[in-house]
Amino acid sequence: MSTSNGLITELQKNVILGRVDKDEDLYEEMLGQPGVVELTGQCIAEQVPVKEILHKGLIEGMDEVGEKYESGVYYLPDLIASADAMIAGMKILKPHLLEERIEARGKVIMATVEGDEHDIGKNLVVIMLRAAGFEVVDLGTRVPAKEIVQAVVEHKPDVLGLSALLTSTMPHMKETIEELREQSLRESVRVMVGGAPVSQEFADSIEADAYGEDAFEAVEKTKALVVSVR
Ligand code: B1M
Repeated sequence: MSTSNGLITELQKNVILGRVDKDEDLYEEMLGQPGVVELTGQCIAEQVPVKEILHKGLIEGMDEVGEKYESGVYYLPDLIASADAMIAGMKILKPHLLEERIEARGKVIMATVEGDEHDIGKNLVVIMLRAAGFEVVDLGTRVPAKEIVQAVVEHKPDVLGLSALLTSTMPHMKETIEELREQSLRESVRVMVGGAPVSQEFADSIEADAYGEDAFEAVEKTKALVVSVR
């Protein structure tokens, strides 16, 4: 195995373990050993192509984390630890990605709808989307439909993601889709909805394009939506 292959394998392993850097104390026996930050830096120093670091090291690592989460081997804290590690690696890669002009996988706008301040799940979806290579514009919480549609005009995303945790705020998802339609923008963007009280049935009833049950499904659905737009 070449040095670069060995480094990429180590990087992938550390994403899966959720080890941000050498000081990560998740696994005491590994304290002091390079984590994602150090390994990403080493890959760059050894001139491993940025695309390979991103896809084979970080994204393939996260894909495995997704599989572990979906099969019940990993729980939410594992997911967050791996996402943090991935984001730390992405931060180091970002200037080099821009240098190589690798296009993002697509652009997504995310918002928690009007009247709703729950953002833990939305933030997790944002982290996972960024970790999967998407450019994400995060509008935050309690965002009125008109503001969301204004952001669609401004940023021209491939996908608009709406999150709601309260049954009382779910109707704002429908309102946002109607506002898009009124502004003749419905055909220009795919809409995905999610959040604990949201379901596939609800998504269908408001004519959303997709429903994401959790952050990983949100990423998978976004990938499919972007392909369907292009
Ligand atoms: Co509130 N709250 N809360 N709360 N809160 C719930 C949602 C509730 C179910 C609790 C309960 O009664 N059992 C209940 C809603 C009942 C209902 O509407 N049927 C409730 C209530 C009533 C309220 C208040 C009204 C309480 C009050 O003030 N009387 C108030 C409302 C404030 C407001 O929004 N205007 C309120 C406030 C709060 C806090 C501020 C204290 C806090 C939020 C802090 C924050 O987010 N920064 C809070 C919390 C923490 C919760 C619970 C306990 C946990 C939510 C959470 O973060 N889960 C929640 C009970 C529960 O859900 N068990 C509850 C973890 C998170 C990772 O999961 O957000 O589901 P989740 O996200 C998942 C998926 O849903 C999905 O992916 C994520 C990761 O897997 N997903 C998407 C989410 N968005 C997505 C978008 C996608 C795709 C997937 O595509 C775009």
